[in-house]
Amino acid sequence: MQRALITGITGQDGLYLGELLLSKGYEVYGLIRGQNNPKREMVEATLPGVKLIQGDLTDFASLLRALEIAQPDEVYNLGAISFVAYSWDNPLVTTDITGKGVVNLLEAIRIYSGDDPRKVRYYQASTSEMFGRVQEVPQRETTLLWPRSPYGVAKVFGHYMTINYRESYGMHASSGILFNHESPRRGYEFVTRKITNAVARIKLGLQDDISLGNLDSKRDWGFAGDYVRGMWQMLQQPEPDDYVLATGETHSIREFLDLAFKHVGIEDWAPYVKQDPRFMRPAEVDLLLGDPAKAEKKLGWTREVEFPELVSMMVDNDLRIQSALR
Ligand code: NAP
Ligand code: G4F
Repeated sequence: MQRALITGITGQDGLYLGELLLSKGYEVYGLIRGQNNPKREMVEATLPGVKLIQGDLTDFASLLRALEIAQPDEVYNLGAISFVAYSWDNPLVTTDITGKGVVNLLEAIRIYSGDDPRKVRYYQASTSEMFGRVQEVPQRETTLLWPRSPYGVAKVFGHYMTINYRESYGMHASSGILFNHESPRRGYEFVTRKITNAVARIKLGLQDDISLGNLDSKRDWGFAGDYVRGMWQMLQQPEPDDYVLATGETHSIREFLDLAFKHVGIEDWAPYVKQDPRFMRPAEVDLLLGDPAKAEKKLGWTREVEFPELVSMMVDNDLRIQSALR
């Protein structure tokens, strides 16, 4: 039986990846932080049989201990401060967790692996945010990185550290450069979920309007369930490498609003949407558009959910949740 350790198991991707690995017969271990993490019960209910281990990416000793308990064949490092806006207010903790946490984990794996650098296969959750002020359209594995936020900078550090451990020690360490991926499990702080939740509440008469920041930025949005499959596929390759996962389509926040409001029968969303400078960013990533050709060719990665279906799925889920709360 294959064994996997997932950091960030309480997050959107951790839950989908946990489900995928359990369905493949893996023994799944998850790192969970904090002395009484409120998401523990939800994780145990969503992932029956998962084994949770206390630990924190900033605590090297806890990572070594987690490896000794889990004895994993594969480690997926999904844990991070992942909200870009938060990273400007909290750059040091973002650096410690999202950046330095990567080298803590890689170093723990290197020590745990002894004289066999390929004992554990490692996945790093890199991101399209690393492209920032994009130097090429579409962005691919070879595009120059130009991060625009403390989060992006911390992820670039983790990305290069992963490549460095691969090249220096011969570790099976791969990075997935994933473009935005969303789902009904997306955190409410991210723009897609903030919109679908508000649209549901407006439709049900529970809320009058929604305040947003920049409506003109464009993102390459896919479905998280499709992307975790790609993570797993990367670690099944004989050789480690870096891969972009993206849809190859880009849409503005305005287009997301169009589809979300249309889904509940509202054609003109202008009366419901306010712009609030509080949600504008000090430096914006204006356009993300990925080229997934390498992943499609080498991994055979495919995606099943298209953009309109993703938006409808998220709005329907929030309609269900908000109706039940009424
Ligand atoms: P998410 O929902 O925000 O989950 C983040 C996870 O990190 C949570 O489980 C969180 O645990 C954990 N975490 C935070 N601080 C930690 C620490 N000090 N030690 C250990 N774990 C910690 O993020 P996601 O959307 O699933 O994304 C997964 C990963 O992919 C992240 O690294 C993100 O940066 C990256 N990524 C995401 C996207 C995307 O579009 N979703 C795209 C590219 C890359 P708590 O619940 O305890 O806070
Ligand atoms: O949903 P967002 O917060 O996602 P962002 O910044 O693109 O980051 C997400 O995707 C990255 C991959 O590219 C991940 F690495 C990262 O962890 C995270 O999952 O914002 C998307 C866009 C931005 O341009 C933002 O300025 O939406 C714009 N926006 C406009 N109004 C807003 C709002 N974003 C948020 N969160 N809230 C608003 O009110």
